[in-house]
Amino acid sequence: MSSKIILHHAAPSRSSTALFMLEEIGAPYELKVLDLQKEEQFKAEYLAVNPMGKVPAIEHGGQIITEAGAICTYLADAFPEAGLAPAIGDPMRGPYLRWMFFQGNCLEPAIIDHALKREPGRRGMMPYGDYETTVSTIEKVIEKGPWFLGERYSAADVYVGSAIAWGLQFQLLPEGDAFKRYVARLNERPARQRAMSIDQKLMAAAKQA
Ligand SMILES: N[C@@H](CCC(=O)N[C@@H](CS)C(=O)NCC(=O)O)C(=O)O
Repeated sequence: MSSKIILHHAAPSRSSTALFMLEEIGAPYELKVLDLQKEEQFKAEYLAVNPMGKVPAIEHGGQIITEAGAICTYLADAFPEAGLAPAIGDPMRGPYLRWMFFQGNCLEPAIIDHALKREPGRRGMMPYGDYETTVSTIEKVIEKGPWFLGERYSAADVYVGSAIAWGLQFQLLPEGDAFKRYVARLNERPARQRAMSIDQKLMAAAKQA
């Protein structure tokens, strides 16, 4: 698909994951930067893009896609030449989708509940069961690694890996060697370095404004 992608972005935020993904696929894109402190996400113009008033959102080929996980999944499928998603029919497609959903369904709610010291509900009621099991489940996978799909780097590393990096940075995940080594590997990706450098420039510019 050739039309330009627009990313509605705030630096740094969950939309940094979408920025990392865009850098991985290498397709042309334009950033529309929102200042969340100034509540630009609640202006009518942006609510028309995402009524949730949240970033990220992308526009591409007349479509609007919100939710970091959906954006990563969409871009990986729309730009197969980047090799970031096993195709339908590939035996790795199932495991790939498992991790693409695990982040939003299990890992993120587990991290947020834990960070906010919320009293966990009955295990059977919680979509992720409990924090410890959720964390150790991904820890075991990346310990074996090097990536979520073994030797195959994929959009699951962009998406779930960004959350792991964020979780470590803010001490919301245990500082185990497996997590540290995984994030070190992720930080070696040139696309991640480019995305982080774009965010740093945006943050510096925002400070001066
Ligand atoms: N479920 C969304 C969450 C997006 C989200 O919470 N974005 C935050 C930035 S990290 C945001 O836009 N916050 C602005 C606000 O809620 O006012 C996703 O995964 O993309």
